[in-house]
Amino acid sequence: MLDRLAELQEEALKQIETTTDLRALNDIRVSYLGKKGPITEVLKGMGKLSAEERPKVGEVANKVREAITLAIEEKLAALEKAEVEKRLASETIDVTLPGRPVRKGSHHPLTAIIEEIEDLFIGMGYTIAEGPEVEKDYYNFEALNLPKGHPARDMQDSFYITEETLLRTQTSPMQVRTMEKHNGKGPVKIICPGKVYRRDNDDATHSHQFTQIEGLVVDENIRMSDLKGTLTVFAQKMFGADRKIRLRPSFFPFTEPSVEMDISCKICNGEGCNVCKGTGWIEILGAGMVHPNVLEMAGFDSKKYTGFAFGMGPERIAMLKYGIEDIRNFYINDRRFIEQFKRA
Ligand code: 2U9
Repeated sequence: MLDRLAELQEEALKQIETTTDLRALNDIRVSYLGKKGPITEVLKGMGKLSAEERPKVGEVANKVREAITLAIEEKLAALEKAEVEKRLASETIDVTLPGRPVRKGSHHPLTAIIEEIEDLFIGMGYTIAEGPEVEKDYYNFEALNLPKGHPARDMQDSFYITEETLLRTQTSPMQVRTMEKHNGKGPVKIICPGKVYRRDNDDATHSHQFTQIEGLVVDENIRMSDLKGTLTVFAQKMFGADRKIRLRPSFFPFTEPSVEMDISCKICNGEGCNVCKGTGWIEILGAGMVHPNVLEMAGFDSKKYTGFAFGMGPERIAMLKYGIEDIRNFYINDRRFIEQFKRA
């Protein structure tokens, strides 16, 4: 029986030694140490032994069991360690590989133009006033000398939300709101940039949503010459120091007199080309002296105070400045377009 036990130990240890995977090791454990295994069989047969032999065989059987258990545990630890090392080796990160480039975003050309115009007017002492895109009919039309039924309301077919609220068709309502806050006291010197909405069919030069920047100055003794000087500085800073401006008479319900401003064409220097359609001039913006009705409705005494206002479309400014032919380029988010305007 002792020989049989020694034989079993040797056989088991040999098998454990040569095993290379965890499942086979478990099979060995079950086959040698399990309830139906050979060691259990030996122990079961101990009843047939003499009283002297029994403790001796019992002791050896226990030692054999311990030796096999220990060998299995050691092998198990070794196999698990090998497994971890294999995984570590296969999952190593090569820190010397070049990183994936992080794509940097860029300013949208429209944002860039708006900020450029803002900076220019901030430099002349203006502050920026921003406000709601969903506006009261009163601020969008009524307070700007466009009462209900005024024919000029048709010029700006609008997106109404209720009878009294709409998507603003211009940023002027924000100027009215600012004037109201001044409680009839000047000076007011603001520009209002922002999105505006008009019911239009989109094409190369029209969009149902676009941006505007409007300016307003209200104080004592504000004159047309102040407007002209301001717009000249703007045009020359924006389009080049050698630009000339010209004012043509126009009409807006909220300004009187009203003008449209042209700058001399940069392409042909006023000679006439296809960009300026042979005129030598390019229309840039509208402006005028604030209508006394508008001043009064916003709480200013029109005998004491006068003001000038102007309005421009940053899309148009950017299109002229960069030679962009289709306004829809600003809204379709094609990176090939947008990325051309990355700042240095
Ligand atoms: C107040 C009083 C007067 C703002 C003005 C214009 C002339 C003008 C257009 C330019 C291109 C709109 O985006 S556009 O189509 N705007 O021509 N805007 S005067 O006049 C104001 C504003 C606020 C209280």
